[in-house]
Amino acid sequence: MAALTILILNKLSARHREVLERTAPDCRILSCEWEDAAKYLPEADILVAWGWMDIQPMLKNGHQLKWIHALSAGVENLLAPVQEDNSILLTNSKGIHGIPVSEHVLSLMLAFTRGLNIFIRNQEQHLWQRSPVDELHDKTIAIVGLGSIGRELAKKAKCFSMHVIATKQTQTRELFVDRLYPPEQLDEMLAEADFVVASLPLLPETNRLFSLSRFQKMKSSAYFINISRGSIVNENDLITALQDGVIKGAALDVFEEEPLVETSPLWEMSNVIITPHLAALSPNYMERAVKLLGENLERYLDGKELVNLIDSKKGY
Ligand code: OXD
Repeated sequence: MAALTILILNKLSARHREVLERTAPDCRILSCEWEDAAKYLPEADILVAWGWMDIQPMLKNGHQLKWIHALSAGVENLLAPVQEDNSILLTNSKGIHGIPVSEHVLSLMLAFTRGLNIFIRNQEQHLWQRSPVDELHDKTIAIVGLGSIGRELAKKAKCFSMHVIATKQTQTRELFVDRLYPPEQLDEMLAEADFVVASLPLLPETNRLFSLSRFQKMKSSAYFINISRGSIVNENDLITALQDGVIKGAALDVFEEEPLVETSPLWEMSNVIITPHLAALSPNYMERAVKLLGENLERYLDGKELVNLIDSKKGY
């Protein structure tokens, strides 16, 4: 078999290249920036990219791709080529996000209960002014779409003596979840929560899942946290819900349009915390991503079934 070419659309450190070269000594490993992808894509048998990279237009001039692996959990822009040619495999990096994303969500919940969204704004104005603070203890966190991120979050929430409820497609036994709901009972679950954390993939059925009528199902004292994809929320409805006191606040890492437009009213709201789509990032990200890629590469070369295979029809 001719040597396979693996094209990685990300900078690869010497240490990470070494891991892959050790795993696949007979393969040619190319790495380049997204801007140069078109140059190398026609030669690639295996493509390693990020879910946001729209590779479809570059595939028009022929390609020999057999497998696309996403360095991210999201695969939104990588689905089209696989749906068009179902001989191409698609995998993602599900499973490596639990630690940073759960720490991110905890920091946001603590920021709200301890009033940091207010006090940081006050500090900028040298303003010494108390406002009510609260505890996570005994509060209820609802995880919409329990997966590996949700499980890690549930475990940490339990350390704070929180009640943990979650929706999940299939009912399983979960060590750190007090009650699992099927997705059809989402509204029922929302009514119980003090914190609602959206942790779902973006699919036709989750697109704009959170509209004004959904926010109206939540307690007016509850917070909404989105670490999934911006388009699972109707952003205008969320703005209305925040302005009208339908919910108490929101922490958002993802937006319908990224970067968030400068004119968005969300920037000015003291009950909103904005982070620029980095909940999963940490200095350990590429270490974990390359380890997972290496394990899958070994499976591919051994003719074994890949882990984290995406069903292109379902989109996850
Ligand atoms: C991902 C993300 O998809 O961090 O991995 O958003």
